[in-house]
Amino acid sequence: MPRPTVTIIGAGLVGALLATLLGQSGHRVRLVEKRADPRRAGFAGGRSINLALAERGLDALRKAGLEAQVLAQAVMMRGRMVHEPNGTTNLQRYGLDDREVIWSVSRGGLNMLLLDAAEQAGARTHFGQALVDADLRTGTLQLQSADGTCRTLESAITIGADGAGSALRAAMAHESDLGERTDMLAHGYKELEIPPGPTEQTRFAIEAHALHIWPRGGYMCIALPNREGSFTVTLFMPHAGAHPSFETVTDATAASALFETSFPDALPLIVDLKRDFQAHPVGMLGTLYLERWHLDGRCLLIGDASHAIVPFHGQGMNAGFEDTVCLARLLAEPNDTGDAFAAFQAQRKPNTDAIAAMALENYVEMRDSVIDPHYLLKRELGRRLAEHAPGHFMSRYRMVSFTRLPYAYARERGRAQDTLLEQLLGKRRQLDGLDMDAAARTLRASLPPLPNLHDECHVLHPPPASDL
Ligand code: FAD
Ligand code: E0Q
Repeated sequence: MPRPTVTIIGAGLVGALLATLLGQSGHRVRLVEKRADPRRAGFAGGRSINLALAERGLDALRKAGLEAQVLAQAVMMRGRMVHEPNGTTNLQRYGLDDREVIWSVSRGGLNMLLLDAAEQAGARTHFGQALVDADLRTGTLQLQSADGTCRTLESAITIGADGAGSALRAAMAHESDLGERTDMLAHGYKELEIPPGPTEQTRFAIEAHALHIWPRGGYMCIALPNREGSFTVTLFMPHAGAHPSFETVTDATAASALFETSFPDALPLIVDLKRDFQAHPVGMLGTLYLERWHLDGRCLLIGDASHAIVPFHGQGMNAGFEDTVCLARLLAEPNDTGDAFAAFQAQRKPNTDAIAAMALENYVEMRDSVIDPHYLLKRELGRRLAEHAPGHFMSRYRMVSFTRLPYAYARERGRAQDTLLEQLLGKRRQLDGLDMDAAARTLRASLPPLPNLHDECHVLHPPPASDL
């Protein structure tokens, strides 16, 4: 008996990659997307137009045979370039060396590449068709096209990859309580652009191979490079309240004034600041927590539809891509679909809860801590321990971005390591005179070794020399 067709709602990043992986393992796949085909219509991505891709996302693309193609469109980012209020810049490396880097990719470019791959893997795509309602008991989906025409579609297995505002989730919630809660962040964002410079030498107005960040306490700016030499700048600040907020900075003139006082080095680079500020909406950010991700074996939510998070760790897409690998593996087994969906939720939920928490924690770190002397001292001690005892210390950032260790493990281990770093540092203001051998002994005595990354979780490079 042929396996039933899987219908995926949403051909965004996660839906298109899932369609590719399922198609490649022999499933019949139908991909339904509200928007027009971006390969024909020109991409109209409403949100950040580039994203940071790290090991988890890269691994999923590798499994679909797409890693090289994606990296060919990406810009390497070695670390975060911190711009202090006085104009000083400082590169904080993400990893130990250039084998541990993240990548800036165009959302539109990546989406189009994934749509080609999904179709090549046999998925049937249907653009301009929005899911508007569903009777999931009978497996009847209601779709509506842009001109208002409605049609129904029979679907035994439906997967919602339709993003944070998922229509499939709403339809599922009609049938039973999904235990849904959204925590909106009090901060929103606005996207601006640094255009490419005029000559080959000045194509990138600021360092190309970094994620730029202007931390300012209660608010901040970041910029990610694009291959053409432009940067997508994102301003994050509170929706309301004391200056600066989107309540006090409401028009282009006020935006210019804010950049004049708070981001003076960025102001001359954002050539069309006023136009960008006026033209782009204020984006909303929040965390979605959902207790139930599926109804039996009939429907399941994946990616942002089940676990949207705030963007401050650059892991939303990466987590969604990791979901697709997990689900494709479970569906490849000759199991009951309901059991596979239950196993998917059981494996992924503790980990998506952990990255949701770490992403929120990273906002505070980005806004405030990255220029705090105690934070910088702790970071440096961590770096030395990672060199001295690589089998026992790996920063939480590296576990999240450069390994596939479960997010929940990274959070737990990160907490234990942080306690240890605090203990080793005490009230010190510098590392001079700190006995690294003694510190490494304390570390080994108080924490078990890290898992052997080369068995299961594959890091990007060969094993470090043993620290024993
Ligand atoms: P989406 O990308 O939202 O795709 C959903 C798709 O479903 C869309 O194509 C949509 O048109 C379609 N759809 C919606 N409703 C319907 C319907 N009713 N019927 C049919 N189709 C429908 N993540 C990272 O990993 N790194 C980053 O650096 C990063 N930066 C970010 C910066 C910002 C400002 C934001 C907001 C997010 C960022 N993210 C980042 C998170 C990332 O954007 C998301 O996690 C990712 O896009 C989720 O993919 P998705 O396919 O689940 O959902
Ligand atoms: C990354 C890469 C939107 C966004 C995306 C990101 C990151 C940040 C700050 C932001 C976290 C970091 N980070 O630099 O620690 O690593 O993706 Cl705001």
